[in-house]
Amino acid sequence: MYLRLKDNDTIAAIATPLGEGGISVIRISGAAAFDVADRVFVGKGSLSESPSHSAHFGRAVDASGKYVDEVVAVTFRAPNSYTCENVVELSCHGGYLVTQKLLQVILDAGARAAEPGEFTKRAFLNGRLDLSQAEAVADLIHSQSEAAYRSSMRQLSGDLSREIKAIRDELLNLASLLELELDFSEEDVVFANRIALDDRMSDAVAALEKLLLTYEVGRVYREGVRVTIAGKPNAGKSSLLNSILGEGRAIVSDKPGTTRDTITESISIGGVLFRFTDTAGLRETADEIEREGVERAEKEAEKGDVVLLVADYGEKYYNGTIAEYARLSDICAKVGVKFVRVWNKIDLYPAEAPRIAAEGREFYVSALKGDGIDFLKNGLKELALGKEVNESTVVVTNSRHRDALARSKRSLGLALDTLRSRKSGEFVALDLRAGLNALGEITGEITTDDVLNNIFSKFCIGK
Ligand SMILES: Nc1nc2c(ncn2[C@@H]2O[C@H](COP(=O)(O)OP(=O)(O)OP(=O)(O)O)[C@@H](O)[C@H]2O)c(=O)[nH]1
Ligand SMILES: [Mg+2]
Repeated sequence: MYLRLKDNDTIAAIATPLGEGGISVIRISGAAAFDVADRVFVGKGSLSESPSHSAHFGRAVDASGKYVDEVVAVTFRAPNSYTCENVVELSCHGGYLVTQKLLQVILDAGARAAEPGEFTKRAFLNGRLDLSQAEAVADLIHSQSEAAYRSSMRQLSGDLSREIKAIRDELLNLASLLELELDFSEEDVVFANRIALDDRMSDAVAALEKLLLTYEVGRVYREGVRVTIAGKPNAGKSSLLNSILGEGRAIVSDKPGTTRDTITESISIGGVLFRFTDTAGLRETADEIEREGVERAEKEAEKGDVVLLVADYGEKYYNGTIAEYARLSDICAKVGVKFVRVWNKIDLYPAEAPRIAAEGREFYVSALKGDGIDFLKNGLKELALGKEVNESTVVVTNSRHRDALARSKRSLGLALDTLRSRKSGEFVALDLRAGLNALGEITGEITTDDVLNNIFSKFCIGK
């Protein structure tokens, strides 16, 4: 259970990015927000006597009455505000100095400088958001891809919370049934049918499993996908990068060894951020080239999520090179990096058409002509997300949630074992409760101050 270490301070912070802009907003929250604002704000009337959700033009002044800036004050009365407390937002001219000065005046008038995430923390403590929703606020702010944006919006609107709650409610019912039996243990009654219990607990485990499986997708949404483009000199790696990006980013030439340093470029494919790294070309003699190429690709491979091995389509029918690539493929398999072959330059082999083969692990393209590049992009997206994920899938994006789900699933597994070994319901209930508690951590029904501080310290000040 968390300690409600809630203070009664009225807090203030600049809520907009520091720097020059049209306006800046300073947010004041707490029981005394209106009093503090009134000490600073000079307008037609006092803010304390104004209704909630009203805007007022006026001047901000310091304690000695000196004019600081023109401002607009917007009022929100508890509980109808972001924090559920009294809130006043002052918009001033968006300059670095003027904003700092106004904040100082507000602090002098009795507010305390807010800590990172403190507004959102209060929203959580006051029950306006659950913990997973509060975390979604931070994720939303940090989203850099369309998909990350969408999944954090979904989490913010409570989709994940609802799924968790449904599982929790079911487990609570089961735990209560078992615990009811204990109360009547003298009479030796059985309320909970063991077969039905087994079924319902198994269903809960399956639901948790399904959520856990979405974590990989969640990570892809949040962090994007790192793709290493590897292959022999002149295979067309840089050409492929350019073709995927739709621009001439990397230098291409018919001289082997054109790319010297690795180049990384990002592009969004279907809302997912992909980071492609084009690796350097390699040196002379055939053996050395092969050895170095493989070694280099191996090193890069371990850093990424996907390796695109680019090769001239003609190689498919030439000598020993394929075995060398098999080695790279084995290494990828060992470190969990997805391995994809791209047969390039199919325009030189008129019989070949752009296509996807081997369950999306082999592509036939012409980087030069752009043939098959859309297949490749789409295939990469499917490889990263899985085919069954769509817009409405609830996705677990947060490692804290993943850990709690995994612990919950483990406890339920134990509960099932205990149930099946026909031990007393008491022991089953114990494990069920542990599973329930783990789920409660996700939404914040059960949490510690350390966890809370850790979560909110990652927010920016003013949020
Ligand atoms: N016909 C044809 N030529 C291609 C294709 N892709 C690349 N090339 C040509 O192959 C040559 C090498 O292309 P690059 O993209 O520089 O190859 P690379 O793998 O980056 O080479 P290094 O950086 O030297 O390792 C250039 O002359 C390209 O125009 C293709 O699909 N078809
Ligand atoms: Mg190159």
